[in-house]
Amino acid sequence: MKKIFTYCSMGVCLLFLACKPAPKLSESSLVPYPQEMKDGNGVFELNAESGIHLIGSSEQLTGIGEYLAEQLRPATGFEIPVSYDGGDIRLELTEGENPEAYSLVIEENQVLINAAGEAGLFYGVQSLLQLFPQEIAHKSKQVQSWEIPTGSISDQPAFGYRGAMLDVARHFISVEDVKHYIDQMAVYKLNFLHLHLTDDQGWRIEIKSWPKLTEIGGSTEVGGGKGGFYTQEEYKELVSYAADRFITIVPEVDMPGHTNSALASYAELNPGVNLPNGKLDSVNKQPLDYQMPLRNPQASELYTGIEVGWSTFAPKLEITYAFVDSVVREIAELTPGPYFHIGGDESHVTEKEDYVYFVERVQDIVSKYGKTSIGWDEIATAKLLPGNVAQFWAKEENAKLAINQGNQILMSPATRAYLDMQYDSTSRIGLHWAAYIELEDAYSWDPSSFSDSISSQHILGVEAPLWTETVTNRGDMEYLSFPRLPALAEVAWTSSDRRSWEGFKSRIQKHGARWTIQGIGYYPSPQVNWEGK
Ligand code: TNX
Repeated sequence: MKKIFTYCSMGVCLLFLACKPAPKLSESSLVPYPQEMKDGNGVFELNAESGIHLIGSSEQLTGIGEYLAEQLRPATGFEIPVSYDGGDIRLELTEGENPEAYSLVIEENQVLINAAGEAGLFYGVQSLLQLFPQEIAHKSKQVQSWEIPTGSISDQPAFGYRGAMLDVARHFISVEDVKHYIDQMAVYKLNFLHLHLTDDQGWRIEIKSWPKLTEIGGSTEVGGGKGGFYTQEEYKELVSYAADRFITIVPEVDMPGHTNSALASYAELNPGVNLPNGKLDSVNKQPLDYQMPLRNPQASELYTGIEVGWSTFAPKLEITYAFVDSVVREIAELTPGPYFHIGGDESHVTEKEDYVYFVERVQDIVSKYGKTSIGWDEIATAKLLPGNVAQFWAKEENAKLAINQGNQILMSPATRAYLDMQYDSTSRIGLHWAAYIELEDAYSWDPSSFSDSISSQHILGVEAPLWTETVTNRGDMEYLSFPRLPALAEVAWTSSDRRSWEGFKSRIQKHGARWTIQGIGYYPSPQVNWEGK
């Protein structure tokens, strides 16, 4: 009798296996792809008794445990307690050098994530979550088993700066939509979110000492919609929401070009009548900006088109620097991260000499408030302060100028990393001035060999910017960012010897089903055989 039972259950088991063989760890669809993986030959099954066991002392440990539990509870319906007392999923802070590295060991009766820093632990948690069946992404209880393959992963990022950028100026993006984007960035182990907060079409961050910036400058956007802005409270909320997911916000105030929204808000920032001889009035020996009646400046008109390169601050006026000082001071106070982005791109109507003078003075202001400047690659035509970063997007000769000064490069080549470029000529939104960027183009490049003049020791990291001239809502953001954002996340995380387009293609196809469950409207690139499509 017992024997019959055994044969029966083996049969059921075999039948089950035939329907759904447990995948090997090395065949799982992790993105970004880890540095090292070893297969075991069993499974770990999450069950109603499972719990998260925290080991180590850090205020953030509970947060990481709760984050994991919150991802696991809805679909499984399990309680998943988080405690220092026990549980089969152990999150342990240990000794080690790299706070972003982690190891994940899956045995039949337990899972252990080890890391020297909280960030590493969080990345281990992300890998673990990706190993569960895609139904784990449901918000309601699913009746099924929750098995993952045994084995081990040892992993760390190739680059320390793995970023995304949202242009919240051309079209305003709500707090809620930015948070949703942050959630997805976290899944792919991205750690910097650059917010392009100001441009010709809109000023999106409250500055208490210059309130008309948002009152007037925040009142519209591309196409003439109502625009919007973040109050300082809302901005702080984004900073902390991101920090909980180990993402640092990098605020950008783009200047001296791309500044029409400020110029429309305050007449006195405009040069007005051009007195001869630049800076000082020869009669009164006063800086021009104290002589409002003499220069009689007019506020510019609000702008809702998409031309670039036609606006500029007045680098010769002292009031410009008083203004920049207040703006940098207020934003720096709200920003715990190390960087402040000063823009600096496409200042086509600023005199070359004035541009250099402006960038150098603004770098000093940023440094006075304890931040390191990042700027688009053009800033390298000025003398950069040590440690400041040039964001390469267009001109290799600018990147070279930065490297020759001993400064680092953030890699965002428009031909590969620009999420606002169309996939092909049929894409429903997007621009194509730099290139059409299909998924393979976004994936198949190596930051360290992209340009002869930029090698790995010069590279701080990689960032994928989403410019929003053609992006008006969450669906548009998702269409342009998925699947290319995960592709760029892998470019930034996984060393090039571990990457291959074929491998990425076969792994990313499984993510489509997860995005569908989450309501993420991705672009189903024809280069991929999407699962469930
Ligand atoms: C160039 S990239 C710009 C942006 C535009 C973008 C559109 C850069 C530093 N400047 O102002 O939004 O192209 O693709």
